[in-house]
Amino acid sequence: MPEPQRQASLSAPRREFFRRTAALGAVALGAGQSGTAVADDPDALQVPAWTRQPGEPVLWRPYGLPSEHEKHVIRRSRSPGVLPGAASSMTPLQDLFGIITPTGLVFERHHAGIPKIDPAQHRLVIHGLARNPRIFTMDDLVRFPSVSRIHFLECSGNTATEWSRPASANVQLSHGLLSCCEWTGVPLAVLLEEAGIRPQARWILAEGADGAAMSRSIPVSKALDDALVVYAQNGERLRPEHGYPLRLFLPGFEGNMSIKWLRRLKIGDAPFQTREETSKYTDVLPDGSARQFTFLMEAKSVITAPSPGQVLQGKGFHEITGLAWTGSGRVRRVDVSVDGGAHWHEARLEAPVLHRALTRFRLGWQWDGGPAVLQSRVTDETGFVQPTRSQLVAARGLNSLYHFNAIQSWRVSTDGSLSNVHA
Ligand SMILES: Nc1nc2c(c(=O)[nH]1)N[C@H]1C(S)=C(S)[C@@H](COP(=O)(O)O)O[C@H]1N2
Ligand SMILES: [Mo]
Repeated sequence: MPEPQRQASLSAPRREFFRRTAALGAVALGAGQSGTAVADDPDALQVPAWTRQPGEPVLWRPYGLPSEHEKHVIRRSRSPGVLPGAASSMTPLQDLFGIITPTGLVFERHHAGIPKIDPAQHRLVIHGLARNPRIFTMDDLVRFPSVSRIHFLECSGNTATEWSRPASANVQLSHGLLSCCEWTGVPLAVLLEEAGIRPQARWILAEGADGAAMSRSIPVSKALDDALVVYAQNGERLRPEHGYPLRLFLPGFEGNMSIKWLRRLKIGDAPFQTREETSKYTDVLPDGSARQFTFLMEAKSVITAPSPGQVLQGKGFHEITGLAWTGSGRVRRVDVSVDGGAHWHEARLEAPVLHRALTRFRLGWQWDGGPAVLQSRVTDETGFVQPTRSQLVAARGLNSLYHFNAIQSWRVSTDGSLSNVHA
């Protein structure tokens, strides 16, 4: 579709559209147009009460917490869940900035609750097709050369509510099974070398120490590539809900495979066909057959602000911002539409744009007060373009639950409110 700017003669609706979107990409309001003139509010220069006395002492809270005015920024669940131990909580993407998810807001997904593990008693066993089957304590593991890397983690069930209707009320409930942290641990390749992996090894069973004994088969190629055995997250030891004291982390693969509370790695020559890769975590296609081992989280993006639940405070300048990511590597570009996908405008990608990490995008927009439908569309470095919902449904049908990565649409109404729609 040609850009409206490039058209020689503009039809009346085209001209109207051009008037409405010409200001996309604008960086701000004109000088002196936002806030209040100082002359109109002289009281603002008075010294406030909290400046007239000392504040709370140092070590008031030995472990810091957000301001009491930010209490609404919390993890939430779609429904309370019949079995609270087999449930998930979701990241409040609409209230976050940058690309790093604060640890206390990282979504949780547990199949049998959070085990209470004594790190002194925890062991990681590596056995099977190994010349030197090994048992490691936490102290043993932390002695190995380690790396710290920033990666996203997405549950393949993320956005599963959106297949047939726009069912989630906001971006936390539609896209909140998503986080991005700095992970520190030992490359799995280093541990496999220590255990003496045999040449016929093709798959590795990873098993958790939780009540679900969560188990998945990991291809050896991934294990030797960028898999990590992780003990720290965002600079501190893992939190209990994210796998304390040890988890597997597979960058760009579906979250389920990053086994938390990791206790065992068994090296084999074939996949182990665990419950989680047979009855669950497969994708039923239109013909009734099931795709198995769909590990990669393909390119996806979403606008986090403005998004449903937020209300645009008047027409004029608004920055559209969101997150884009791809299990295939780096994000190459993000385009934003304000008219439901009729026209696209390239957004600014904020550095750093990291491998298999969330990438923040931004685009200035002058809202004229009329109805609009906001969308974002990512292209990754392999050239993969995020599909529309109809393209995805045409390829996958409506039997699938996992791996929904279609373009998301937020409708802006004239009162400034936003809602989840299928455009
Ligand atoms: N042992 C174990 N590992 C597990 C799970 C689990 O229930 N038990 N849940 C998996 C799923 S489905 C996801 S999406 C991620 C979630 O990781 P998080 O809770 O740290 O966000 O952990 C995975 N690893
Ligand atoms: Mo998951």
